[in-house]
Amino acid sequence: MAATFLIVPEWQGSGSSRAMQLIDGADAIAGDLPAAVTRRVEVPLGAGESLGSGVARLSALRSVRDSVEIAVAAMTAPDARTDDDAAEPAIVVTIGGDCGVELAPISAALERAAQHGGTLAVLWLDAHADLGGPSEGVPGSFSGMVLRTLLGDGSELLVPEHPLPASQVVLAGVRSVDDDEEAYIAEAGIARVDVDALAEQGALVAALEATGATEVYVHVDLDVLDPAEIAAISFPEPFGVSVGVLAGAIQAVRRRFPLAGAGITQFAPSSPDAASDDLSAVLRVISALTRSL
Ligand SMILES: [Mn+2]
Repeated sequence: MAATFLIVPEWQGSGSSRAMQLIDGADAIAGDLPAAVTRRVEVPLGAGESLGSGVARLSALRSVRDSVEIAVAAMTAPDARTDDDAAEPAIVVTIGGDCGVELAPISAALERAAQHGGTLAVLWLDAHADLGGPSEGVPGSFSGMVLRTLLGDGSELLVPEHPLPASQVVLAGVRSVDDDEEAYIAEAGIARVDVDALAEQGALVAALEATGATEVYVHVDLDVLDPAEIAAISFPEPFGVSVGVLAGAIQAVRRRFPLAGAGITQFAPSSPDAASDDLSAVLRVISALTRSL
């Protein structure tokens, strides 16, 4: 499998007061990727406006979504491949930035699967379900709404033309879910694999098989990891997975399903030293996604 990388240093979806550390995080990861297969999307310098939507900085998020859509289309076009990897599918690994960078890549993967008669499942590896809705008062941060928006429920400027069916989503490692999200998960019947079950890869693969998937998009918010494994995240939640368990789970999924694409989000180091402390964990996850099986 030939992997290409798309760097998207979007911070406008984060609710952290230190959201701009996501730019440093994206740059730190990019510095360790092969330049020849790495592209970068420019993100607006400004915060953007909510435009009365209940989504903070909506205008900037929409602009980045559109730029990422164009980049992913170029990177997955048949003529984007060189002769020597023509036999292998090229996948795009999108590197955030906040979780909002996943909007266009997941929609594109859904469309590509539909075009060849396949069924995409999205594996959402995250401490949070990201199933919140737009706020009625002060606009909320989009990173908590990304998955619900992909399912077709959110700001009309961000919901995809073809929403992802809830039956094609598996939440994994999620452990910080509010009451509204719990109700949404129950109502939509979204599958869920908890932290302990991730260590037994069979449960995860079975949950993905139950969606009818023929291929899988893997979303990794780095906060799925235990805070003892990685410090450079904005909203740490205790009792997460180890890097070894996460890498093993990703590889088990790849042994069973073709990978349709992947995203790695929310790397937010506070300094260059903090970035280098945690980069080996990030690179192990990238390696689990991309190295030959
Ligand atoms: Mn998260």
